[in-house]
Amino acid sequence: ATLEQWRSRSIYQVLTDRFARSDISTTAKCNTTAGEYCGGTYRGIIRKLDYIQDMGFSAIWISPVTYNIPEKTKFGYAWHGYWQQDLYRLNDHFGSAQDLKALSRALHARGMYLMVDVVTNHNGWNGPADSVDYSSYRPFNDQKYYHEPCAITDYTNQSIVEDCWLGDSTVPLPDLKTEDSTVRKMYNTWIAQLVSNYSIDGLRIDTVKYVDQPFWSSFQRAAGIFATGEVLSSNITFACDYQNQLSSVLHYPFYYAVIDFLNSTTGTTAPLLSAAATFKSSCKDPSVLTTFTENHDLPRIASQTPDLSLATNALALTLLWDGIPTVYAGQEQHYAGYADPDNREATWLSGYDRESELYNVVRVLNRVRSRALALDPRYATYNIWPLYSDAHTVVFRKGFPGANIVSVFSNTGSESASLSFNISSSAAGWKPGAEILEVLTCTKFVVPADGVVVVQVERGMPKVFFPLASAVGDLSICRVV
Ligand code: ABC
Ligand code: CA
Repeated sequence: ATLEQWRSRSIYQVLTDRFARSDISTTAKCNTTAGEYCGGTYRGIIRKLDYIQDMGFSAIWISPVTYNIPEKTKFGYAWHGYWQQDLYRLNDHFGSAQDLKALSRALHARGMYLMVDVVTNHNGWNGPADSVDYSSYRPFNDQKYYHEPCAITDYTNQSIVEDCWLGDSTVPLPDLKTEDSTVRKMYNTWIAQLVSNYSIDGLRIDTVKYVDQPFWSSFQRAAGIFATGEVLSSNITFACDYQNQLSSVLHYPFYYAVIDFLNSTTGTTAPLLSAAATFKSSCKDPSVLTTFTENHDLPRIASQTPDLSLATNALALTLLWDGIPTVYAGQEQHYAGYADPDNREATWLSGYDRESELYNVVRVLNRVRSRALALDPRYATYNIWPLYSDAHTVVFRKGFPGANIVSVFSNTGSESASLSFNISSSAAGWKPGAEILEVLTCTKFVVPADGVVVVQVERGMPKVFFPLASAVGDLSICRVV
């Protein structure tokens, strides 16, 4: 699918091994520290698509599908898929080629998209760098395709970052000569074939900043579909530079702004205000950056704070900021794993609870966003802007009247006292007399004649306002009466 088609999507990230097993067990053990395969499969995902789609997602991102280091390493098995060895063979722990095709078909039958994680920076090896058997790799079966081993000692030196190896001395990640035209051609042939074989709609690309930029232009062209690249940096200029080659990048700068806002006792609204002011002009197209507040590399929000109000703010920011929202499996269950490998819990151990508070927050927010986009596609490219802020609370608007979402975020947490302040209805895009729905509590109010709207914040919870007249066509947004 194209960038245009992805703009209005919403993505659910699963680690294939950890989301659902073929037997859809909710009790099968999965010890995250052991580094074992836990048994998740493509068939399992197919059986649990209702859980994902009912939450309002229209795409899933799955783990890399290729054949990886088969044996156990010091860091466990390659169940996450980032240690590939044979690009033309599948990791059969996740299922067969038929199963992967069936997943793609099942998604398309529901109008959903398949995004596959791909790695082009490196392969994986179990053993010291000088023991790599290059002939065992496919198609890059000769040392001539690789950079000489060296460690990344200086992250400010881009040629070291691009040409040295990731990993460590026990599991080195042999680094491909992506600047070489033969290597490029081989990758381009591979990706075109992979996309076509499995009818893939989008790519999440690993370790993008470790590869020379010119590689990405031809890779993007060969793939022919939407691709969002992982550029792990809080620097918006650096990250968005890669949007000149790829359709999109993971919105790490947004992630860091949200964490600065939520994660510390001294957090203020300043990082969000600065994000709203600068991101829109720092990127080629901010509306297709993929926003997130958790993924498999980061500490879960709940590992930093058990506060449900802060967790709700994080999800609301993820789903309502400019960009294509991405929610990592388990975030809707308030999972609390800290860093890799603890943050890679099996989703099935939650029992796929659809009554959980955050599951319903995600469901409602995905629906209101989809509704705004359906009413007015310009919602996607409308840059979010603040219409009120104090040290701990900020109100943003996104969208033209009729398809405008006005959202209130705060970092004071669920123990905090209620507070109220005024916003102007004209800034919000509301006419006096209009009925406005708050979708998280499913309550409504009428905009007063003088245009001064009193906003009440309780227990630090976010508020999400949408014109009632625009919501009524889709009662599933929330059961308003
Ligand atoms: C395994 C073990 C770990 C062990 C490690 C050595 O080996 O599990 O316990 O510590 C895969 C697996 C991992 C595995 C690794 C290495 O491979 O999933 O379990 O770890 O074998 C992607 C994927 C990730 C994947 C790989 C490798 C890359 O999402 O799952 O890992 O294919 C770096 C990379 C980034 C990578 C991430 C995990 O590490 O850039 O691609 N993710 C700085 C650096 C970043 C760096 C980050 C974290 O630290 O600049 O490049 O990310 O190490 C901001 C700055 C940033 C800064 C951050 C912290 O602060 O702007 O620059 O990031 O303000
Ligand atoms: Ca490299």
